Amino acid sequence: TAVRTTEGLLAFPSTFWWGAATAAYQIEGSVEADGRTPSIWDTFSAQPGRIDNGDTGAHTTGHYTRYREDVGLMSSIGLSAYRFSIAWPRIRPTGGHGVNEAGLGFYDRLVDELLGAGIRPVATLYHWDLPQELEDAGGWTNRDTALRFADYAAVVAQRLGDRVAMWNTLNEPWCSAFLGYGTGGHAPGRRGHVGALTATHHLLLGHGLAVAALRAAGVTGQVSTALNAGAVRPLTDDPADADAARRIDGLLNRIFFDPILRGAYPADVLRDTEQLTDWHFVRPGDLATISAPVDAICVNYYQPDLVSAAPDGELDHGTPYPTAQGVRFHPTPGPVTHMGWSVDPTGLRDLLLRIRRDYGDRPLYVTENGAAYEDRIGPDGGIDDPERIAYLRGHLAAVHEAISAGVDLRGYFVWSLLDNFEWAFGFSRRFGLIHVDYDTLARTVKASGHWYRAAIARGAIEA
Ligand code: GBH
Repeated sequence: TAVRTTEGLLAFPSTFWWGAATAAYQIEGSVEADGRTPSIWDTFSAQPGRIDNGDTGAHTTGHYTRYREDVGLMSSIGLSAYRFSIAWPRIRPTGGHGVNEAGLGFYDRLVDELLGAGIRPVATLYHWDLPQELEDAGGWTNRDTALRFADYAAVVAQRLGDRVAMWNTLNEPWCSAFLGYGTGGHAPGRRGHVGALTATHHLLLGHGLAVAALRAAGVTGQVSTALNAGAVRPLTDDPADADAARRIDGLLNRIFFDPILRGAYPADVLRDTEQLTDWHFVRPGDLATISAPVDAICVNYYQPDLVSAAPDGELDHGTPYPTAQGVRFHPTPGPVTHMGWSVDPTGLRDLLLRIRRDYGDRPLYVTENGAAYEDRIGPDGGIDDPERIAYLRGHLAAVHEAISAGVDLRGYFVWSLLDNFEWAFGFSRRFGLIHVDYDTLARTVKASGHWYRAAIARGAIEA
């Protein structure tokens, strides 16, 4: 269990997974190697104005050719688990048909390298890199994409199912749907509230079908999915602010948790969105598919949301939230990261307690948590990133608090192992425990990486 020791340390269970996470398009590079075909992020990054400084993931950290060195670094930090994603366009070059052996081979070698180093492989099947060919046929607004996703899941499960410790079907379907098809800030860059809701349902359907495919293949690891869940808080106790928080919570959290864990969409979300759509894309049987039992729930947490009801008539045309007209987002008082995101570990604690309260006592993992800061290389070649250490320590203390309160929280993954391609922000934001020099591709473990190594070694953090 989680205890506070007499030395003033917060000790974690000995079985705790101390992890770090990455995603294929953000670290691999080698986008044309071994038969990989374009994904929506290759296409999107090539469009002027989409990504800061015109950056793309074409080369990024070069992990595809340097994975052995990177596993060596993980091992020097002492990680007990590593979460990576598999690039769909490396496996199924044509989206649905045909298996690309060379692409599968890369992940096969990576998994063996991890196991050889005593690190549990945690594989995400979809971290946003949809094959462009499937987008050309409608992407996640086309129901067929969910079926293709299950075919792809089956192929990967066949090959890696005996060695992966945990599977995440999707990473943050909220982002795929509401940023990819809603605001257009992420690939494929399409806009519209109905498209975002349609994509949400097809992503959930893809999740459910993929769970069935993984089970049918007899995978030995846990089956789960990773949601960018959050604590949504009203600015005041005014009922109008509470209603604003309810609407955002519905579209951020419950629209995913409820179908997966309860087999139904939240009634208030359906009601709130009825002016936009009658949800005709939900077919009989879909919710039974989507609610196939999972072994754990994984959450990615960065900051809480603080919202209020805006004065009448104030419209936010850029909002990802279809029913958020009249909702205003506020920064939480206090420090922010280089992303401008609030540093508030109480949001993580509250989220974990809330999941148990509303969805029952089940195994949970924090599959992403971390912060961007403007790291500078010091005169001795070292990188001091005290803010990142404070962020990680504070959030691990929140995790400890949740475990102490009885939450069955089994592991924590820092976002990210390496500095990498931060989506629309390109290389202008650094989240790594390990610094990457994008000219030489040299890796340097930051002070935070050394701090994490010490925490893992003693299984505890400072109180
Ligand atoms: C995660 O997403 C990703 O999984 C990872 O790939 C990424 O590198 C990492 O975090 C750091 O960004 O309402 O339009 O202002 C980030 C989760 C959820 C953060 C939505 C920004 C607000 C978007 N994101 N959130 S918006």
